[in-house]
Amino acid sequence: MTTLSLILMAVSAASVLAESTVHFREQFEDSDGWKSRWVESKHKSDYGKFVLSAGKFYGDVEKDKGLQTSQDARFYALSARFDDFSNKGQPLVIQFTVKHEQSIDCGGGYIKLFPSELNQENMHGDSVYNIMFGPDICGPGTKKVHVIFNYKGKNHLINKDIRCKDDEYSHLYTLIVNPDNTYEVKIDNKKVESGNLEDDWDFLPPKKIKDPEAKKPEDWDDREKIPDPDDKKPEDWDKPENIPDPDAKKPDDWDEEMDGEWEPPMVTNPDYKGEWKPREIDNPAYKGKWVHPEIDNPEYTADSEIYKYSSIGVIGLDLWQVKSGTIFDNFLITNDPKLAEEVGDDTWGKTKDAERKMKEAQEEEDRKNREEEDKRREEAKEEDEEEEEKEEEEEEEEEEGEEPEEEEEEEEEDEGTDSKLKEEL
Ligand SMILES: [Ca+2]
Repeated sequence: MTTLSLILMAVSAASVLAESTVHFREQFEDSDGWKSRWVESKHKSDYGKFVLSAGKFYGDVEKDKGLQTSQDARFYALSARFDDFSNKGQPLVIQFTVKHEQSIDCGGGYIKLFPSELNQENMHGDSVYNIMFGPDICGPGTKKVHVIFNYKGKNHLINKDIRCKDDEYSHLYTLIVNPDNTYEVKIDNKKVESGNLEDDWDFLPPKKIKDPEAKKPEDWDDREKIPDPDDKKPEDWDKPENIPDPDAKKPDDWDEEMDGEWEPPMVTNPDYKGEWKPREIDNPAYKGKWVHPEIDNPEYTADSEIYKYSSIGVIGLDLWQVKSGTIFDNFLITNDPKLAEEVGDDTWGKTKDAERKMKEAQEEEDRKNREEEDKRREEAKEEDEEEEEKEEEEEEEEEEGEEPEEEEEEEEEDEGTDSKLKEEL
């Protein structure tokens, strides 16, 4: 390799690095340090508390610490500020991990990106945001990844259905918005959806509309088939639907004076052919289906900067949870999709397998404990029975430890985050 090519490589590597900007990164690795960076809203007095925790199972007890929702049936409203920037002419990448280790029934797992003018101490559900992104679960009916953009003052939901993860492990969610108005959503560093903003959201009115001036001509014949005018009903067609049963016989003991005149029961006539209809033939006057002509929509104006926000300065967790326990971690906002992928692999990617192992080990342990407990109970029961036999008591009192009835819970909470979201929109 020549010296020149080495220099060129170094220059190009440096220029790539120079273009890469990390606007925000938070991995919660300095114990209580996050408390100085994250601000709890005072809009309501009873917001749920976030605590720093790696949860019940994890891949790395230190690295997997993140913000965990700690109180059931609460709203949460916490946010962090970073240097104000615009994503004009740059990709925008938002990435974080979510772990619903409580096996969530209903609750938000998404973030909101706000303009820097947001007053963090007053952040609430109606605070104007730029982008809302992440999983939302409520009952079996709602398990989706929200991608909502504020465009010209109005929030727009994605037209596609992106399913989120609903297990109890950590998952990495990534949104990439490009300056060519394309986007990509990744879960666990794998693309799950992509496309362009104009197609997948209703930001703009349709490009074409039906010409209001155009009308289907009155003599337009769009009947593909017509009844054959030459087809005639056969003369022997009409037969009664029901006829007296020809096989029926008057019972021997029929008394006409007592029972009245005997009549055979009616049965379905095998010769009955139903209503006659002429056969259908191709309509010689058929002109094809009339297509309403379209014109350019006068309301439509192209926008090459749908993706663009002039101010981005706060990331917030503004959500509702019925059953708490969700852990948020590894927040990253950058202009570099490649860097985000690497950071994802380096954080979530490094601890996910160990996390799974620990949970599986715990489940195995629980299973064993349950088995031993059952065995102990069984043995105790047998001993009791032997004693009873010895004492020759005839009473059969077998009290099997009754499992407490599990109540169906939180059915009524189905409103959850989604209806709250709808109110917002
Ligand atoms: Ca962490």
